[in-house]
Amino acid sequence: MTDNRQTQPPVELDVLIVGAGVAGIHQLALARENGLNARVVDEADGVGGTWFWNRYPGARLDSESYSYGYFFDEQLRKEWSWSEEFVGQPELERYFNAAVDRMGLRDSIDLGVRVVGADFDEKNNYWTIRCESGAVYVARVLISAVGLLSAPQYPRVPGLERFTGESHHTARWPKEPVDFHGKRVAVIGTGSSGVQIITEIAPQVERLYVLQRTPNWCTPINNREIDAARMQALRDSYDQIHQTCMTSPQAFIHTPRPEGALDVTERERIEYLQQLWDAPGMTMYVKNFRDILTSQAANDAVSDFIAQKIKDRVRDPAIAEKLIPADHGFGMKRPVLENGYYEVFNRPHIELVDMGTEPLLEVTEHGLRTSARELEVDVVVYATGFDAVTGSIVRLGVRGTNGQTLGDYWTDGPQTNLGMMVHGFPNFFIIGGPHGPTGNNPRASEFQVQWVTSCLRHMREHSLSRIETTREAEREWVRHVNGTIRGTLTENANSWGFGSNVPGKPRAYLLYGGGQPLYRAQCREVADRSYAGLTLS
Ligand code: NA7
Repeated sequence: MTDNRQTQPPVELDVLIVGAGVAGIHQLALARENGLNARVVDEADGVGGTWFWNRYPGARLDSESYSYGYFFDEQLRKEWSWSEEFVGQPELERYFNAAVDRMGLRDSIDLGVRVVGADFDEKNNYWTIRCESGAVYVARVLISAVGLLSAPQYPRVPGLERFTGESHHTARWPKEPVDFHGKRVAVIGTGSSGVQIITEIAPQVERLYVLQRTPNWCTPINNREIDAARMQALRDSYDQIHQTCMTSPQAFIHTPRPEGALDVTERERIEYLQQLWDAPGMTMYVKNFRDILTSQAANDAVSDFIAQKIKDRVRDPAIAEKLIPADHGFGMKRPVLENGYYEVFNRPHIELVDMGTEPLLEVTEHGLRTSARELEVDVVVYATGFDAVTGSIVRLGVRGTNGQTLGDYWTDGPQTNLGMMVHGFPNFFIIGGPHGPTGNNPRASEFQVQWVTSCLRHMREHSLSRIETTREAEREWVRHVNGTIRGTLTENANSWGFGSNVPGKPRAYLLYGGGQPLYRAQCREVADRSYAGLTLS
């Protein structure tokens, strides 16, 4: 028998980009615009990345829609109308498809192609990338744009395969709608995905068990429709919106209040917090007093305010208490936006299962066995998050000089320079990976895409075929990254930003706490100093 997979000739490229999400599409557009022979591969059979996979009921943006799109494409700005302040998954998937078609990129995207390994040829300075289908790509430069939250994580309890009902991870949701009407359902996990799906399906189900390991701070999304007049006004202000995003620490359209929470009277503070509570989106998080993540007293004031709101909304005081986070103050993890989540627990057919006192032991044929009982259900929803930030990149099987894998090199936590390059992995760039900025993520990746593209242009103009960060520059960057959260309240939080949600993952800071403007300044400085800290040859 012959193996057809061996017979396909390698596809030769300047640049191979992995991931057809927000960042990968942008990177492809810019690489092509700069005359590079570039392609994108993606394991999914559609474009959109996060917005392809996370098609569960209630999946929705937590950045303002009009601050999230591609600002660089004039035509798209003119043509596209957002229907809501915070649109749902279907509209986002349509947007990214429209973007790909408008920019004429579809022919350069290979879908349903999963990368299983990539090896660097040190003699000739190129990558050979192998795919599950047998396809092989040979590229001078390999760019990972696989996303921070794209390697789904399941509970590590026995029996997942034993369950005879229907079960889905929120990030691997089927295209065929799942019918929840009259069903007994268990949702495991109460992060953004869990909160969204729980709120959406609560009115449909016969019985819903919400399995909560740790409660999160949730504030109202205050979503509303965008009518034609408002859309036009937004369109007319796109430059200004973009500018505001680029000056704010996490690239949302909100900037913090310059005073500390205790610099104002209690009355003023409460009035301001109430304003934030009533305002759309992440305002409570990013438009709050400047010191809520550096002063315990300031943080307590905000957390107490929200805790009281939860108590006001949940009838049973014992349940309200369980929904109030005790292990972290507001903002120490990215908060969740909700739309009626707390009221869900006033419905008689919804039960909060506190996994602190009643841990999940196994999945059975008919449901979930906790330490106290068996919960018989028809559907299990795993809203259990991701092996975040590093997981999806490590899974690419990238092997650099000396045959070392990224997984091996990052055993004790990621090492990067500027969050985009790794020593021992020449001609490999990461967009949206560890040690890079987050928040309103397309604004972060937009800058990285531009920076990488300028770097590739520089290489071409100087006939260079290899770029690699020095180990010293990498060490310096990791020191800088860790310094960005030292002394803040975030430093001690347990979240996916530290790898704490994955059993056995080493605790290391995976994000960037210095804010997007500082990050961009650091990257620009490296480029301006003739790519100081990088070896080009
Ligand atoms: P998150 O925010 O990582 O939330 C995952 C949730 O699942 C969270 O409540 C976890 O509890 C819980 N979890 C994880 N593993 C388990 C196990 N084994 N058992 C029980 N519960 C578990 O992912 P999301 O998809 O909700 O949101 C991702 C991002 O999307 C979010 O940050 C926003 O940026 C948008 P834990 O808190 O770890 O105790």
